[in-house]
Amino acid sequence: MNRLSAACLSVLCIVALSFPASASAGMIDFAGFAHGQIMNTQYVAPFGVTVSALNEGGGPDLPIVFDSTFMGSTTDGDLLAPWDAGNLAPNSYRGNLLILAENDIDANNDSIIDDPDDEGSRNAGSLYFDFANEISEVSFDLFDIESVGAEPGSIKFYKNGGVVGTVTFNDLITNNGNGFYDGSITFGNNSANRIQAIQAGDFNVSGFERVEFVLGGSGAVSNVQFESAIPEPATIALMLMGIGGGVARARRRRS
Ligand SMILES: [Ca+2]
Ligand SMILES: [Ca+2]
Ligand SMILES: [Ca+2]
Ligand SMILES: [Ca+2]
Repeated sequence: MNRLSAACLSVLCIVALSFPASASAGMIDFAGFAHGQIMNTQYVAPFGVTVSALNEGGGPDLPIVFDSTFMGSTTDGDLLAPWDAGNLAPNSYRGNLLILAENDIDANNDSIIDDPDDEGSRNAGSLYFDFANEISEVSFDLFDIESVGAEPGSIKFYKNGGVVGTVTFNDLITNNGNGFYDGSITFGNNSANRIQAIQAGDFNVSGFERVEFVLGGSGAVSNVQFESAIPEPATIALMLMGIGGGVARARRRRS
């Protein structure tokens, strides 16, 4: 084997190793974090995921944990189980939720917000999940969306810095052929709903790098479950053929 062929073969090996045989998956459930914990980079190490928030209601841009099983005094009973409405009602254990903080009071300076309360302004703002590696689909829980009239919201999907798809809360409950309707979803005060997977293919893209939850009012998100995007087998095959073709051409030139 000449040196050029050997070099090309090693490139083939590197390319092959760069693509895992199966997609990797992850679940972000905020388990193990304190009621009032500020979230940001805690999921970078396991999943390459960064959490952030933008508050439109005048409050802090802080995504914080709310324990839906909290037994102490809370300003916000709307986010406590058991649930009054939704496809997870009444007694599904959902653990910790992520809310957009209405206040950042930390009187005892332990870096834990003392009385976690979700932003009640309308509009409230956005919770963001940024993925270092593109994802191909995501499913999640939504809490305390009163109604699409009182608290209209949406989920926005980004690729290459731009929005490539939007699913409104209304799309989830309206059977008009939009593709995202789920008849099991019921919004209401203290509601808890599991939203089935929304896929990159739904918007004819290969993956998402950011998911934004736009909250029209008070609410929470949790149990964000995702699959990592991998290149289509056809794309890999084309790349390999391209490299193989290069080897063949090089051989022809040398002979
Ligand atoms: Ca504190
Ligand atoms: Ca609240
Ligand atoms: Ca409520
Ligand atoms: Ca609400």
